[in-house]
Parts: sequence; structure tokens; C-alpha cells
Amino acid sequence: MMHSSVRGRTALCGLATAVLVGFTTTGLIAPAAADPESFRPQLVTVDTPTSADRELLQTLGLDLTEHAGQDYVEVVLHTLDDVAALATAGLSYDVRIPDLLVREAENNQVNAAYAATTATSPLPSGRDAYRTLDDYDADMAALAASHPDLVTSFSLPHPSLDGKQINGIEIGQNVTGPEQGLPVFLMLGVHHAREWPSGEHAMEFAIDLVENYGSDPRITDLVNRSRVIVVPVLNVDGFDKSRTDGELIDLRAADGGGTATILGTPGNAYMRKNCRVVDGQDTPDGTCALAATSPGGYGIGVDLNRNYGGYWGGPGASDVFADPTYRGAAAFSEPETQNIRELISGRQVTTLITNHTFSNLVLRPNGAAPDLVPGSEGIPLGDPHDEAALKALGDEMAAQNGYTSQHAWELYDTTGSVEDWSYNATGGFGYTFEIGPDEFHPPFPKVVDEYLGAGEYSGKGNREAFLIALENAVDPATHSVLTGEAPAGATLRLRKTFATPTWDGSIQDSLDTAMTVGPDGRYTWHVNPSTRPVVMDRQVETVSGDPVAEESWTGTTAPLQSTDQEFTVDQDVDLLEINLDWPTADDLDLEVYRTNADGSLTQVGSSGNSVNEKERVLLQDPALGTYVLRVINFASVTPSWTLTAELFDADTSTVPGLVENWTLTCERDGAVAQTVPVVVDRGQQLQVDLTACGRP
Ligand code: 0X9
Ligand code: ZN
Repeated sequence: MMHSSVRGRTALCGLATAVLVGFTTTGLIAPAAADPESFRPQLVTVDTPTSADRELLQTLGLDLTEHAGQDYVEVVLHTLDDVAALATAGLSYDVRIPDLLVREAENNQVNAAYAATTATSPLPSGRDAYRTLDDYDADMAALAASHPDLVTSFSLPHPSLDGKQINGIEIGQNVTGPEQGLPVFLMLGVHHAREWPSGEHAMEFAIDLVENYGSDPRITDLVNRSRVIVVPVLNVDGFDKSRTDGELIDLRAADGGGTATILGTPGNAYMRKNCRVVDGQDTPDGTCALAATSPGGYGIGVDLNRNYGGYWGGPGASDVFADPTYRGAAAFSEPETQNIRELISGRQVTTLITNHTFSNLVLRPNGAAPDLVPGSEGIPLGDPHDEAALKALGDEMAAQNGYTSQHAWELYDTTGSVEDWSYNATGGFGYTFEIGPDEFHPPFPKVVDEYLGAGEYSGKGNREAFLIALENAVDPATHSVLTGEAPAGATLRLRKTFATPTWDGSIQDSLDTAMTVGPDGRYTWHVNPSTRPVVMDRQVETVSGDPVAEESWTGTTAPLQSTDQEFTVDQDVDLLEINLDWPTADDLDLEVYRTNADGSLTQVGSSGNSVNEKERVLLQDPALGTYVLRVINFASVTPSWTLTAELFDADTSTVPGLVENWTLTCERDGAVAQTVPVVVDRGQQLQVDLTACGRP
């Protein structure tokens, strides 16, 4: 379950503390209030230092959120029974948000006050409140109507499970004309129902581009050189329920009356997943809107950001319908993800941003830690082929708002997320933005600040980060370009069919994109590289033979006690491997700390596998200095153990990759007149002569 790294720890612990910031104590209700009627749902952080604790927590039927770290899980407690279940299980916890209804109500009050006193916010739209689903659709339609040459609106091909249209807009010079071969920048929002700011930022960026086109030279140039596609709300069913219920919770709730007592919980205000009511089955349109309740992450639905094909079915995604990260019955089983799959497969999306809340992060592929990916070689497996470029862009975007730029797996493992599929299948860069420090849908003024930047980030914010992403999308150095001569008006088509690896199998993917040659008989086509990153050659570090140094200890540790061993890394090596072994079926865990100059300890790794699984921590390029290796006994007996620390040098080698080609066809009057296989790398501009296509 837990693997050898510190991932998740920094970000999520920071996150947990941050939840308290800005929280008022108004309406605090003691968690153990005797009257069951008066108990309010609260967000708590349950301490789960051991794998046994985590497994125990899983069995209590509580509303676990997906916010969890190595030693805690955030849980929504809905009833006194939930509190009792934790107490009976002997699990301790801290209260983070003592009353979610009050919090929601307070947010609503802040929002109402802001709206009342704000004629126009500094946002591109001037809006002063969260949009409803209807507002999104109306805004997109209005944008297209007022700028017919610059904006088109469209509905994605598959309606939602509850029968709603999923809408988007496309922005570009002569957007209604034929495809000109420009690179596509794609921005997505609201995969997760409760993450309202993720749609707001997508929509505001669209309006920003449209409103400033023609007056702001930078935006005009970017729009002229690209097509920008924005789908602000993908999970339309879930968002509609969350947004509608969130608004129902008002301050009367805090006085013990009003809507809150009707809802009993925050209703669907904190719903995460989509509206799949019955696992693997379709239900009549409207079933979900009318009947289903999904408080928090638990309950009905598929987690859309676990349903894409890339490594689908692997770690960080659940196969249990009621779980917050339920991956769905099959890869791309949901209409929402199917829409995005078809959209990306039919266009040359060179850069993609998918917005979420919260944690102030910019995440880049991949979602599962390298040493977990099946077939990976070496320890740990190398990063994605484009790691250096992916990191550079991620860092630059994160710097606009003071976010942290990291691999997605450093938050926690995920498989089946949108960009892990799209990056590995198309080579287009993809990032997750986790907007805001501490809430799924904070008071609206915070949404404004995150977009435009506040304090030291004033004038930057996600607006500037998104513009930097768009600059990347149009930069030929980060994708590939095909140019040449071809008959005016001919249709050029690029196709590729391949197997995308899921966790323990594969799915068939087909990319099929087209453009029309202009009247001058020349074409320039911005495309993704022909070889997918997932099959490219990559550098791996393989541990070579014997350790260059090793030390081992044996000992015993009494129940619920720990034993520390010191170990010094006194030479530059590639890997420190620590193993903890014992002969019995007991639960020992291992934690590794580095000793700082002042004697304090910083945790640098831990391993907390299930009972009887042995523990291992790997540290890549360990810094010189002293380390503390801590053996912790969670068993009721006193087993004897063996601890070893080994230093290794690694050999860097290149695993040879495959070379893939696009199949380029030139069509005239619907008939293929020329077919050329094209191999083109990232950053390469390739001339492909298609004049033969014009010969009879
Ligand atoms: O778990 C998720 O889907 C995202 N976090 S959230 O709290 N908004 O639910 C993070 C997904 C990042 N993972 C990858 N991009 N692989
Ligand atoms: Zn999310």
C-alpha cells in the first residue's frame, strides 16, 4: 500500500493545516453533542500511522475523502454513530472543519455580501458569484453570438448519464472556417462535482482571450496562432447537484432551522463523482437529479479522473462502486470521459490543462510512482521521456501563483487520469492545476484572487500561468511541424492506431485528425510527435551487483514501541536501500529520517505495508550525512527483526525504444490520392511534399 517515498506528505500535511486558516469559530458545535438531531457534519483528520489503522478505517463505512497522506485520512463525519465508530475502533482524530453546514453557510454569506457590494469584479466577466450550470451554457452561447468569427460553441457528442448536454467553446481566428493546421490548447474544468473554481477559471480564461483579442497584442498573437478549446464543466450532472445543494445551505442552518435540517447533511454540496446511479447500468434521464444523494466522495458515481484509459485499473483508483475514487466498470465507460477521448483523438492538442481544487499545485505526468508502473526497469524507473520540458513548464506556471510544481504521484498515486492517458497516447503535454489552498469551493473573492493573482502574485495568478501554457501550445519547439506543398483545398489526414497500456492489459486507441490545404497550395501543420512517449527510449538506472557499503542490525522492539538505528552515508552513491525483515506474521513499519545540522530530524522515507509484508525504503541520490532508521512495532508481540542499509552505485543505460509513424493521407474529393508514412520528433519541422496528390 505505501511505497518507498515521501510522496503526499508535504503537500497534504500542509493542506490539512491550511484548512484551519481563515476559519471562524462562529457556530461551533461540539462533536459529541448528545442530541443526535443537533450533530453537524464535520471534516476531521483521522490519524492512521500504520497500515493496520488505514485498513481498519476502511471497514467502518465512513465517508473518507480522497485527501489522505501517509499517516492520516480526511473523513467527513455525518452522524454521532460515525463519531462512535471511530471511538470504538480506537482511532484518534483532529477536527478540521467543525461544522460543514456552517462553513457552507458562511461561504454563502460571504458570497452574498460580496455580490451585494460588488458591481463588477476584476474578473474578465466582471462576475461576483459562482456560475450555475445554466450560467455556463448562457455565457458560452453569448460569447459565440457576440463574436461569431472568433468563437463557436458546441455540444460534445455524448450527453451525460442524466441526459444533459456537455458544452464547450472553440476560440480562434476564422474559427468557423476550415481546419488550418493550428495547434490546439485544451482547457478542462469540473471533473469533480464540488470543485467549482475549476470551471470558473476555465470560463474566465476563455472570456479573457475573447475580450482582449484585437486590443492586447500578446493575446491577439496567441489566438491567431492557435485554436483554444474550453470545456468548463465536464461533470455536468454532478456539478449541477453540488452547486444547487450548496446554495440551499444557508445561515438558518446554524440556528437549527431551515433547509439544513431538511438536508441533514450538506446534501450533494460536496459530491465528487459523476451521476452513475447503478454500477455498470444506465438509468432513465433525470434519475440522478431527482433521486440520488452522494454526500462527499462516497455514494453513487464514477470518479471521472480515474476512468481514462492510461494505466486504468491500477493503484490510486478503487474497484468499489461506493468509493470516492471508483474507476468505473471499464476504461472510458462514462460518456463524459468518452467525449474528451474523442475530442483529443480528433485534434492535435499540444498542451492541455485540467483544473481541480484544492492544494495549490501544478501536477505533471505520471500519476503512478515510477517504481510501480508495470514493466518498469531499474530502481526507480526513469521519469517520462519529456520530464525536463514537462518540469520546466510546470515550474514556470506554478511560480505565477506560488503553487508547488511536482509529479502527480507525489500527491498520491492515481491511474486513469485525463493527462496520464492523453500524454502517453498523444505526446501532448498535460497538467493538473489544484486551485486554492484549502477548500473545494471557497468564498468567491478567493476565486478572483487565484485567477488574477493577489499580494506578491498580483497581476500574475492562474491567468498568467494559463497564458504561459498557451505559449507552450503554440511553440513549435515543444511539438512537431509538417510543411510542404499540396493541392489547394485538399484534405490532409493524420492517423495512428495503437494499444494504450492499462494497468494489466491494453485498450485500442485511434487518433484521426485532419486539416484543409489553403488556397496558396502550401500547408503548415502543427502536430504531436509521431512516436508516443510511452514507447520511446528512456534512461534507466539499474543497480549494479553488490552494494558498495552495507551495515545490518538485529534487535527486538516491544509492542507499540520503536527502535532507532543510526546510519551514515559517507560517499556519493546512487541509491540507499533499507530493508526491514522479521520471521513472524507481525506488523512492523519502517521510517527513515535525515539528521539536520541542529540535531532535528526530517522524515525522508517510510514503508508501512500490511501485516507480514516486509518493509523497504529506497532513497535516490541520498545526501551525505547521518540518517535515523526507525523500526516501529504495531504488533502485540515482540518479534526480532533484521535491518539492513545498503549503498549502491547504479549503471545508467538506455532502454531502446520504438519509432512510430503517423500515416499521412492527402484526399481530394473524398478519395485518398497519396499516402505517406511520417516519422517526426518533438521540436522537428519536417517537409513532406504532397504535390503527387494533385496528379490525376
Ligand atoms: O485525485 C485527483 O483526481 C486530483 N485531485 S483532487 O483532489 N482534485 O481529486 C489529482 C489528480 C492528479 N493526478 C494525475 N494527474 N495523475
Ligand atoms: Zn478534483
